[in-house]
Order: sequence, then C-alpha cells, then structure tokens
Amino acid sequence: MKTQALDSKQKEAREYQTEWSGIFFKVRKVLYQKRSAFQKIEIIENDFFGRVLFLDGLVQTTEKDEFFYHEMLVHPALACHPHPDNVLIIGGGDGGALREVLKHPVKKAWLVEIDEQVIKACEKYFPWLDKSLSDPRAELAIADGFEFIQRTTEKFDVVIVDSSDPVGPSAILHAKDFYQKLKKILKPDGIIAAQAGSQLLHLKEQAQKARYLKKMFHCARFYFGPVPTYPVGTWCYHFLSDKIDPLRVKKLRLVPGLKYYNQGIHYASFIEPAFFEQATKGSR
Ligand code: SPD
Repeated sequence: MKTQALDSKQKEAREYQTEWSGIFFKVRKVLYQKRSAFQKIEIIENDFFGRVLFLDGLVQTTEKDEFFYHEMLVHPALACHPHPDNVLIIGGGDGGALREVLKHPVKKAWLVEIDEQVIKACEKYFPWLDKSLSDPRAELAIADGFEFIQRTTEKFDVVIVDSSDPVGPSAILHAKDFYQKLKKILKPDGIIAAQAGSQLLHLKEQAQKARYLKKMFHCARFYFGPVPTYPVGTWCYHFLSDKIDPLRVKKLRLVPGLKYYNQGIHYASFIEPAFFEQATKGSR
C-alpha cells in the first residue's frame, strides 16, 4: 500500500520483492490500519479486487483472486493423502487456507498464527475466517509457528505453511532448521505443502532450498499456479513427503465446488519450466 515514509521493515520487504516493479490498487476506502507487535496490518477496499489485506505493505489476500493461492496451497496435498485426519496450518491468519482444509473430511485442523491482530482484523473483514473458526474441527493457537512445532506432542498427516515472505516474522519459516523440525512432527506418510515465493523473483532462494529439501525428503517437488496480485503473477509451492509422490497418485481425493484446482491442474502444476528446472536441479 502506498505510504509516505517507509520504515525499515517495509524497506526490507520491498527490497525482497523488487525495486523495479509493483502493483497498484486504487483505494476506495481504508478499512483497517494498525501496527501490531509484529507488523503493519492494512485492509483496503478496491472496486475490482474487493477487500485487500497487506502485511508490511505486501499483498497477502484479495477477495477476488485468493482462491488461486489458497486452493493450490491446500488441495494438492490433501487430495494426495489417503486419510488427512490431523492437519496443521502455520500462518494463514486470514483463514483462506483453513477454509479450504475444512472442505475435506479432516478430524482436526490447527491454525497457528503468530499475530492475534491479524486474526481480529480478518475476522471482521474476511467473513470466511469467522465461519471456519466456528467449525468444531478447527483449533486456533496464537503462537509462534516455530515454537509451536518444537513443543507440540501431536503428529500431523498434513502440514500447510502459509507464511508471508521471508522478511519480518516469517523469515524463520523459510529456513532449513524449520523444515528439519517440521519433519519431526510429520507422520511417516505425511505431506508438507508450503508457499515458496515467485518463480522469477526468488529463483536464487528456491535453488538453495531445493538443494537441502531434496536431501531431507524422498519426494521434494515444486509446483506452480497463478496468483494475479502477487509479484510477477506465477507462484511456487513445495510438496514434501517421504512416502507420497503427487505425480504417482492415481486417485486424487477431489472435493467439489473448487474454482481453480482440479485433476488436470494437479498434474500440470508439477511441470517445471526449463529455466526453473535448470536452476533448481541440485544434487541429491
Ligand atoms: N508475497 C506474498 C506472499 C504471501 C503468501 N501468504 C499469503 C497469506 C494468505 N493466506
């Protein structure tokens, strides 16, 4: 969101994305603006995209196009797992990922969000959050995701990492140490799905991550989908598992009523463009 003076966190966030391009939103109305203990939270109204959530000036969710991101973050993993009973979502305080997880017959869906202010703001302006949190299968924990995974005694079938970019409070959720600890709370046939940045802007970081993730998991694949309001528009995700390869699953557990994800998209989304394949091929 356009502001007069950028604080250091916002500068860092912008440098991470790009100094050379961006997206603009004509603001019909500023609905919410607050600095929490962790970040600057803003929600505006735009005539085309509807309500738009920014954290430290970076677009997280718009009413118009959030389905691309949340469906792709959640459904490939849940469609591949034979019995996704216990699901953990780290981040995702806007509730879009939780809403998608609850479309599956899960027994329990944990939402672990560090910033209570994000929950409060989104409960008011993104009604799906309130509805999802009222589902008896949903369990909200206001906690640091990294600390949560170190102290939990639960084991999970699927873990979804719906982090912001690797700046500010989310930086830790993109590190090797985080994935090592995450693996320990995953059941042997479990799956991790995580947002992995832009195919073009974050290629160097993805290549580094690919090197250690391929050593850590028998199956470590990237997959892709459009998110029109994220930088450069094509977004990447990690699919990590020791037992399940998303390209070898014959019968996907599809749920009805989705807007983007379907069987064809599932298999197509794992195809790597030549430049990406070259940059991330890494050694095993
Ligand atoms: N550059 C934006 C990346 C944001 C990814 N997480 C968004 C959270 C939406 N639930």
